Amino acid sequence: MSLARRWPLPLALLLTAIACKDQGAQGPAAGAGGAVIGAALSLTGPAASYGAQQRAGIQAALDEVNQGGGAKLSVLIEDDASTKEQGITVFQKFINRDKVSAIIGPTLSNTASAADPLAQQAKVPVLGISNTAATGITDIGNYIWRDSLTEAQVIPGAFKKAQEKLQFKSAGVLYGNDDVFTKAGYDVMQKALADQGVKVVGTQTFAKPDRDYNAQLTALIAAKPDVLVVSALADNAASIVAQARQRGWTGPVLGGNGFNSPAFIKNAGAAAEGVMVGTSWNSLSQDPANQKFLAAMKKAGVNPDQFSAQAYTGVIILAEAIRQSGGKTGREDIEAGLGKLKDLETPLGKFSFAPGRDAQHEPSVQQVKDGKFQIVQ
Ligand code: 1QQ
Repeated sequence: MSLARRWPLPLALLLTAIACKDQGAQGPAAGAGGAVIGAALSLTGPAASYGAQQRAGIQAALDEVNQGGGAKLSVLIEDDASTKEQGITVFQKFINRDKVSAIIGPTLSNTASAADPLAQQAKVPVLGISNTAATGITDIGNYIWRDSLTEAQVIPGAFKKAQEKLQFKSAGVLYGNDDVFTKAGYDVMQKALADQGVKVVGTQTFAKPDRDYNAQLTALIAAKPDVLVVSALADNAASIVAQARQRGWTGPVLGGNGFNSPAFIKNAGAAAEGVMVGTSWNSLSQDPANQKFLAAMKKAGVNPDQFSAQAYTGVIILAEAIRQSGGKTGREDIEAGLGKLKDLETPLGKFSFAPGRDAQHEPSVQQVKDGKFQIVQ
């Protein structure tokens, strides 16, 4: 019997992690017929707000998967510290020491671009749950999959809907130039604006450690755009929007995937009101799989968001991949099972992989109203 079945879940996770440390190079016990999955999540650093939600989503899904009649999973969670270097260290541990069957994560595309090639080389399947850079992730190789829609799949539709509602003709653009995701998001935004006939009247950049964006915002606001467009991780995004409002910006703000966190709203406060962003999770979905997810998060006392929904979905997907391969839990079995998976009911909707191992499902658009994300109909 696996640890996850005998003990309440948080304790089981802790025990699994300790067991792994004690066994050193031998790797952890997988439990009777169970699979050990490694999850590299940003629990510290600039992406920590996403990592906390991802951990909650994984734990909720594990509870469910291990209660049902299907495959038994345990997940070793390690902090990738929101960096490439720590992502590589964690991947090496998962691959060589823990000998995991598959890896979930890492949180940031930036980290994935450096760590995923190690898994590809070792033939360990990786399921990204939040990597949205359109290129440079799944095209690393055939062992790299993701359940997160790319910015290229989400932003053009979101900007179109925003333009219908807000009728903007010009934009000022601000993006982070030291991160794979914020740069890739900028490329997609720029193309979407051009395709929609929106004139870009100014473009400014910042880096993750920056805290003061007043120079960039002053220049952008002086160019009198109809809308501000921002590609940033949640921490930077919150300060940027707050500082824009302090500088007198009353116009609309369109964000990218980095905004899709309750931490953005919490940190930006009233300044977040009205911000619009495309999202891969429809919080209003009445699908039974989403209702089950919402109930699980309520039980755990965690505010659900897109990141917990994608993480929860990641565990459900791996359990289904194991089921598809007849309950076998080896690396090649999971790789083959992922290839067979189709139309799985998940909180993100009916889920299938596209031919290039990217996700394929309907995106939504949300807007901050009364301190919460509300789906735009
Ligand atoms: C990425 C992202 C981040 C905003 C969330 C984790 O989408 O790095 O690809």
